Formats: sequence, C-alpha cells, structure tokens
Amino acid sequence: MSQPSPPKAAAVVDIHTHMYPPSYVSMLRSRTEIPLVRTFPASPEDPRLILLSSEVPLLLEAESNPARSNQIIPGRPLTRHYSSLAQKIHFMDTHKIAISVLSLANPWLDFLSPAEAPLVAKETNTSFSDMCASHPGRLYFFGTLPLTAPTSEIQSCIDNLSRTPYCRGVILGTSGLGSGLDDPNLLPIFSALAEKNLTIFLHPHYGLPNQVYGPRQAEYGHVLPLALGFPMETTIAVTRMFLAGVFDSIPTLQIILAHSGGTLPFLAGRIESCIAHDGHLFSRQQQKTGGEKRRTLWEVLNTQIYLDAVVYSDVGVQAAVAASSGGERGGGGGGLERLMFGTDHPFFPPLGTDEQGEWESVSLNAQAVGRALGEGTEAAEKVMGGNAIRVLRLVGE
Ligand code: 5CU
Ligand code: ZN
Repeated sequence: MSQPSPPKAAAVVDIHTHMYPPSYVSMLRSRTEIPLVRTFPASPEDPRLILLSSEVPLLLEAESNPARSNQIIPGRPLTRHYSSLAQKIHFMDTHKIAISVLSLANPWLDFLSPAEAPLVAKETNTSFSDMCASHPGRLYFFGTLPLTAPTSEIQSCIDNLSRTPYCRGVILGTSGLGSGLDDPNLLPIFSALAEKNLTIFLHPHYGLPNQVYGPRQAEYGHVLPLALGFPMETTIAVTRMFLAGVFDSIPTLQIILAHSGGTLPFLAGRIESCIAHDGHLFSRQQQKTGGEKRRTLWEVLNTQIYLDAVVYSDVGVQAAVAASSGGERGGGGGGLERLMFGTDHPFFPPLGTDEQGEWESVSLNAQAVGRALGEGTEAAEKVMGGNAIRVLRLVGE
C-alpha cells in the first residue's frame, strides 16, 4: 500500500473554512433564539441562518409583521455550502485548493447548557473526523470544545481530539468560559492544548455592542458588524490575553488569529506605546521583575501568533507580514513564515451569480497575496500553503 506523500510545495491550503454538520443544522432549526434557522413567508423555500445579535431587530420585526411586503429578510441564505461535504470538495476543486482545515462556524457550542455541550461536542468532532477520513490527505480539522461544560469535560475533549488523526487544533471564540480569554481559569486548558500540540484558531462572533452601529444600522446590512465588529473583537480578545500574561505563562501556546488578527497588525504599535506609558502597569512590572525587560507584543507576534491571510487587500497582507516579523518592515524576521491563506467559505458567497463557480471573496484573498508578495514567488507559495503544511503538520493525498 502506498504511503501518504508530503503535499507539493505549491499546494494551496485553506485554513479558514467552515461547516455546520447536518446534526448541528437540525439543532439550529429547532431553536427559537439566535443562533437559529428559520424560513419566512416572503420566501418559504429558502431557509435563513440567523447568527448575530445585530440581526435580532430585523428578526423581531419579521416575526411581528410577517405579511409586510417590503420586509428585509433577516440573516443569510442557508445553502448547501454550509453542510454538504460534496459541496465543500466541489468548492475546493473549483479554487484549486489541495487541502482544507475545516472548522465549525460560529457561534460553535457557546449557547449550549453545561449538560448539552459535551454530547454535541462529541457528535460534532466525530462528524468532522469522519469527513476528513472520507478524503484522506485533503481534509483536516480544528475541533470544538464544550466550553460551557465542567472543566473535566473540556479536558477530556482535548484528550480525545489529541488522539484523533485528522485534528490539528481547536477553533475558539472570544468568550472562553464566559469571562473572556484572559480568565485565569482558562490557563489549564491553554496548557493542555499546548502540551498536546493543538493550535488554537481564534475566531470572532460577538462583535461590538449594537449601539455603536447607530440607529441606521439596518440600512447598512451586515457591513458594520462583519467588517468592523469582528476584527475589533479579535483585537481586544488577543490584547487581553497578552496583558494578562497568557503568552508568558505558556510560551509553547500557538494561536492563529482569524482575519489577519483583526486590527492587531495596525494597532500593535499603539498597544505597545500605551503599555509603555501606563503608570499602573509600570509599577506592577517593577514590583514583579525588579525592572527586568518585558516581552513585547511584537515578540509574541513573532513567536506565538500566526495570522490568516483573510484580509482581502495587499495592504493588509503586507501589514500582516510586517507585524508577524516582530514589526520589522520588509517582511524580515520570519513574518513570511507566519501567514496562512484562508477563504472563510461558506460565508461571503457571490451575489446574483452562480455559487458553483469561482467566488470573488476567494480570488480577492489570493490576488492580495500575489500582489503583496509577487505572483508565484516562494514567499507567496509559503502563504498560500507551505506555512500551513509545516505548522499544522499536513500530509497530502
Ligand atoms: O456572514 C457572517 O455572519 C459571518 C459569520 O458569521 N462568520 C464568519 O466566519 N464569517 C461571516
Ligand atoms: Zn470565519
């Protein structure tokens, strides 16, 4: 029998690609609060997926006034792209993606009761593992943790995932155990993940409080929560981890930040300056270390953080590479080793054209890498797949 071979150097790997297994979709269909799946009289054949708190006002309006003719239908269409494996493979083939590292889409298991979460985690992780096993060498996955359940359940899930051949890490939202990712109670979980060589894929869901989007937000569709709320949420979550010393406590913890770290590449300098000029942090640091030099955010970006390349512009790709180089301009210092291509499929489908063809959201991301680093260069090949193959230990068909 032939052994799996290492993927070709130029293989394209998608590390940011989601699914909801059919059992998860069934659960969403049965729910009355977000996240949920619902159909509306204006279009009874087309189920809608309603996920975000910013979508609740439209949902309530649609429920209270179902007959209104010019109703804006809440959510997004729940197409086959969300739960069909055949559709995922078709999408990969269309975009010449050799390997995908699948993850459950938001909001994962965050809304489940402590009693429900472990079983749903088990079912979901088994679904992903089975999907990967049915396409060996083409699919891997980030598992999902039952974070609302007791710690012993979370630890046992980590143990199981570490023994699952196609699992390479876990997808994590920003709420942690309920108090965010700077919660000291998360340290044993982060330690266990690091010990088992499971990388965290940190992904937003909650955005910012709805009032920041203003009274006209419904006129602007999903733009404000997705373009701005998501990236700010990620930036705040990882900055809180940094300020709480999580990276110093667990130097082997490895974390990939969705959407190129939100706004972290742009704001890391300001965060560093605010830390350096904060009297409270200064005296705490003096007491703790007697004035010993602290590790900067740039150093953490260069050693423990990876960024995906889901940023849709060469300006963003350049900033991500420079920030991952520890702030060195020109992409030295290893920044080119720390960026990984992704698509965010099945979100951002083409509108008004064939969803079976090429997706502009994918080509924008691929072109951004080519424009920033040179089409077909060694640097671009690393970002398009080489880095993911190395960091996530991926083996091809
Ligand atoms: O369109 C959206 O709401 C989303 C989402 O919920 N999650 C994601 O990863 N991308 C887009
Ligand atoms: Zn995503």
